[in-house]
Amino acid sequence: MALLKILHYPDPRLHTVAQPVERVDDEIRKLAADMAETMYAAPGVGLAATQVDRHIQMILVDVSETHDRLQVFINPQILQADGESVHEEGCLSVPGIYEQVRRAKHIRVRALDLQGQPFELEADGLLAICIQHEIDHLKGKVFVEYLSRLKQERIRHKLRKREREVM
Ligand code: K1U
Ligand code: ZN
Repeated sequence: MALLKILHYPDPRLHTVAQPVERVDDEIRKLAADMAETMYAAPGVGLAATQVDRHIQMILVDVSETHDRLQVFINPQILQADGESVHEEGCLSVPGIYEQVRRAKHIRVRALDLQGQPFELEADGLLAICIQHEIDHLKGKVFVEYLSRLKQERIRHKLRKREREVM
């Protein structure tokens, strides 16, 4: 397995729209394993392929405290979204920034698993939030884009300054 480099906002590659996975094969399974290692090491509770500069529709989520509930969603689609919840979100591509975001409270998702088998799942709480956040990455959307233009500009400025300082 390997640790992958996570792109940081405002990298324009984070706005790439991901392509559907045509065939779930060993290459996809290897990428999923590398993404899982990267997500747990970060640490994070989710990761989208977009964030590691692979523009295919695959996301990983594990919101368990024990790190033993990894779920991989290939070509995920939200079939149903109900209710509303406002929750503080973070993002491994926007380090150190946490903001409140409004999303659906309850979702129903369809996806393929690592054997290429379709499955459906109902989610609420942090799992539902995390799945919606990761699916946004596949559409090229970063959570800060739900915030005001002024807040987005401040975050971009802060992160660019921080990147300059570590170089
Ligand atoms: O997409 C990502 O960068 C992952 C992101 C997922 C997420 C978290 C919270 C709300 C919505 C989406 C993260 O994992 S940020 C890190 C984080 O929240 C966390 C890290 C360790 C333990 C618990 C949470
Ligand atoms: Zn994110």
